[in-house]
Amino acid sequence: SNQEMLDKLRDTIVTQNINGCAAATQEALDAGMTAVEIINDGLSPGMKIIGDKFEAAEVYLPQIMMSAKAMNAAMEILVPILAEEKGADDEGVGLAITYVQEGDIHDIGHRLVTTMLEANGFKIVDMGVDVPNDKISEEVAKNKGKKLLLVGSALMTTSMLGQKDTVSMLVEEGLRDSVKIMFGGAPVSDAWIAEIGADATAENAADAARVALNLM
Ligand code: HCB
Repeated sequence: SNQEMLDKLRDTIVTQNINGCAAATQEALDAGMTAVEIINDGLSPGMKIIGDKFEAAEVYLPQIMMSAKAMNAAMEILVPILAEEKGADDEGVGLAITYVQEGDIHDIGHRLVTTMLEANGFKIVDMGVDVPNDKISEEVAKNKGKKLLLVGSALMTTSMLGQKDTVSMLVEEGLRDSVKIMFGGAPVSDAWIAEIGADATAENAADAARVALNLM
């Protein structure tokens, strides 16, 4: 059944079974599941479990790295399919500048969100991980006048604080009104978004695409 397949996907992440994860992903696709279901209901819950175990000191960094490798093995299969599940139109709904905040190299969620935005018609400038704020405002300034969306990720409470500085810097440089700002990552909440004066957050990559389209 679908539930058994989702459990299997989750378990391959938790047990760091890299080959098994790729195989289970292919099996789920063959059974008719969508890439979004596989990610949101199978793989991501596995990453959540391994993160909680790490916090409880039940597993250590090498295990997390292997779980991330398993996730990446699945993403190699899923990312091209995500891009196909929705055909991008020529007009382009806007330009999305995506990045991970300075000091932070967690890029799995960032890559998923970037892929989903591209699949939903956004043109993309992917600035990658560990991006300092001055580089971000430079990129916004360069694209001023376009329909612009800034999409930042932060997975740690420390790097999340940098999002506040991003907004402040854009305000100081007179660029805040040129761009919509969506921030996400596990520690980001609606309260944080309101506090720092960003525009929105989203729970997962599919949600991020919906929220992004609404902002434009
Ligand atoms: Co890492 N790590 N880690 N880690 N890591 C976390 C994030 C902790 C929460 C684990 C814990 O303690 N419970 C923790 C942060 C604690 C905190 O600050 N609150 C932590 C830590 C401490 C660290 C190190 C400092 C460990 C160390 O070295 N002692 C170190 C930091 C390195 C650095 O960045 N400078 C570190 C390293 C690693 C790796 C390298 C082993 C690996 C990353 C591999 C990689 O990304 N290439 C890793 C991983 C995998 C994790 C966990 C287990 C999973 C993260 C993940 O990929 N989730 C994570 C535990 C957790 O998050 N609960 C743990 C799956 C993706 C799909 O979810 O939340 O990233 P996502 O993205 C979602 C969602 O947030 C949303 O959509 C995405 C897709 O559905 N979204 C957006 C994301 N961005 C958005 C932007 C938008 O605008 C809108 C929506």
